[in-house]
Amino acid sequence: MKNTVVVGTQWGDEGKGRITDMLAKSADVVVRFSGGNNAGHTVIVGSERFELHLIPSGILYPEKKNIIGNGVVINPEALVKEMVELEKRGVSTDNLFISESAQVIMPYHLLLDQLEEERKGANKIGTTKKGIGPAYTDKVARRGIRMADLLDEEIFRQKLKMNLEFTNLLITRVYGGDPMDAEEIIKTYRPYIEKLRNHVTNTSIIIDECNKAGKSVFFEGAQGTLLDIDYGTYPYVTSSNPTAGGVCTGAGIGPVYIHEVIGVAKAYVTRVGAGPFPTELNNELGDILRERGHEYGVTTGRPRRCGWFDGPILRHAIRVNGLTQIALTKLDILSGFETIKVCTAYKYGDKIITDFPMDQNIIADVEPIYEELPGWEEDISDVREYDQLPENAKKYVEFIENLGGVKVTIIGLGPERDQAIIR
Ligand code: 2SA
Ligand code: GDP
Ligand code: MG
Repeated sequence: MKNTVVVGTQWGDEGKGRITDMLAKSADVVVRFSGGNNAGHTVIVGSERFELHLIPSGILYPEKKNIIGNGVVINPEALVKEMVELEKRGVSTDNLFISESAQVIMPYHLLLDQLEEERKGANKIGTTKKGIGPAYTDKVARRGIRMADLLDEEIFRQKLKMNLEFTNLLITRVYGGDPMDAEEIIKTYRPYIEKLRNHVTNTSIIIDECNKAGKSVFFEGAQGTLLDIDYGTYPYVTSSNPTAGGVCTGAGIGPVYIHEVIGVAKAYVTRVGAGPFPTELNNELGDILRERGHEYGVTTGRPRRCGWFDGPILRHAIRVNGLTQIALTKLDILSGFETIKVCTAYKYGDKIITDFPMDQNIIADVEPIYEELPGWEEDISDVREYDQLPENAKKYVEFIENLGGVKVTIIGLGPERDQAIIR
């Protein structure tokens, strides 16, 4: 029995949903531990395409338990919508369990997200505007509302009114917006609460019981290492810990229960939203990667910025997550390039830096040092054995392994369940 964590090693959208779907086959429970419906995880099963935001990618296997842990922030409207859409497509949500301690995203969080981005103007983060940052702010400020609070309308009303005493001052006095009304919010949320009520429970106990019964638990990361509030490109980050450390606090388990940590790395790098991106290609090559890789946001449809693979980022992700394996996705997208560049280190003034710097003033000014590797012409999307990959594709994979000394155990060669090599 092995409990496994999957995390993104870059700025999100590495293909975590797809890798989770592949690996969830051998797990009994799939758990989301951070983020909210800012995430967009695409899973393709046969001719069907699923875009999941809050619900773990394990929901597509009817017999598995799926858990939304306490580290997640939940927009009840978005969650109900996602459940209903899945149910309409014949996917049961009976096995969905929601932590009673998870924080709730309120309509004022969405408003504040938008108002704060407008206030920042040119310095905006480029958030998904789903209210994620303001919801985590309320959690840490100890005025948040948890899923359990929704279940008793009087408690919900009391907590909401207390919160609004502060939040309405913020909305009206700081941002010049219109105040929100508690009764309106309760009325809007009432039907969502009824739909979710029976799913809300102590999910840490479910995970513990599964551990004791020798079952395997799979933790599905959202966003990515460089969007982590502590280890990302702060302040251009999300407001949670999507790194492996977030699993313990976001799911309610101890670190000894984690046996494998798989880092999902795209064969090139993408980013949505603002912030530094050392290997970004602001040219035709970047456009080619975006079009071939269909690099558009799953949640917002925003075009993703694209660039070459970045070694210092991989080494950073290996260290802060304790990666034991790498899943390299979208290698198929690199077919047809005459040469492919990989950044091995950065130049900063007259210094060479091999570790990703945490000082934002440095990141903004580094210059990537590239190794140029020979490309391959062949379409590799139907290859299923490592030995059958073109020599140069194998060299590319091995070059990435050597950057940080962690083995690439899975290679993605297309978006579908079986389009991969497992080594
Ligand atoms: P937020 O909304 O407060 O979490 O935004 C803060 C930063 O985090 C980035 N972020 C993401 N980056 C990549 N993918 C994400 N999910 C969607 C997807 C994004 C989309 O899977 O495609 O549809 O646009 C995601 N969620 C948050 C965000 O861009 C900010 O830089
Ligand atoms: P996530 O947020 O990390 O789950 O990733 P997204 O779903 O936002 O973006 C990844 C995109 O790449 C999705 O459209 C996937 O279907 C697709 N994808 C995943 N793995 C591969 C792969 O190996 N090859 C190709 N061509 N597409 C892939
Ligand atoms: Mg995504």
